[in-house]
Amino acid sequence: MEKKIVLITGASSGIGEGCARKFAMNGYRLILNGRNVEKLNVVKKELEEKYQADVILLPFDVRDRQAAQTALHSLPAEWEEIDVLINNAGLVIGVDKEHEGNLDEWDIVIDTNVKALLAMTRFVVPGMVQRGRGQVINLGSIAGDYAYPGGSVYCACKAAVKALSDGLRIDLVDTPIRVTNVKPGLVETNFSVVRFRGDQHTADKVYKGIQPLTGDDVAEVVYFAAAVPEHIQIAEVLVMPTHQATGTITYKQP
Ligand code: 8X3
Repeated sequence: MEKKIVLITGASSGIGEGCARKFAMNGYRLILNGRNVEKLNVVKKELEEKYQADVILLPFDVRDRQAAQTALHSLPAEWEEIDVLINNAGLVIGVDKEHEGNLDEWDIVIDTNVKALLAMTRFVVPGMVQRGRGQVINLGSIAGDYAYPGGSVYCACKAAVKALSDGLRIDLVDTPIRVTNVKPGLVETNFSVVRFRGDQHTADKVYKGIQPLTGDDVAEVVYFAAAVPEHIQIAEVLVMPTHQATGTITYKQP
């Protein structure tokens, strides 16, 4: 059987990188998107060497709709039939209160987490419908379930990811296409470093006293959703460290 193709946005680090590794070790062909070509090349090299994976890079900023469309159109014919789209690219900048934050930064946050995810879905899913097979896996967040202090815009974005996932699932109910929303809690990636505008020390404190998830841990869940038989649709998964109960309640060893 022809090897399946997965397209992962934000694949140069964190959960996206974990997904790339997990799908590579399970024989998928990979289309890896990200902005940092150097980092993407490191991931590509590892996957080729360790798993003899077929990998192509599709570097563009997901916020740039035109670039996304051009890149997707540039895919060689044998890479066009994407089986799994993993909308992973996401970020947050700052922990400002809603009435005090920087609107330009929030444009970046909303454009990346919501509008880019929607655009990628809009570009890739019609082909899946035409072929009668495929799956969209969106990376939501526990942040989408309840708002928390300093998280207003990010939480709103992840609530939007849930609504977009649910809406897409409804719109595709008469097709074989599956839609999954994976909602992680605390995951140690460079997410918090970006949140704290490059302050590694403050970012490290988020995970102090608790064993957070890794990008590879979340990738296990993402892959599970893709690997179950076709008649099973893992619609939504909330996954967090054992010592986390909600977006704000964790147990941290002193
Ligand atoms: C990121 C997880 O806990 O920072 O989506 O909201 S959290």
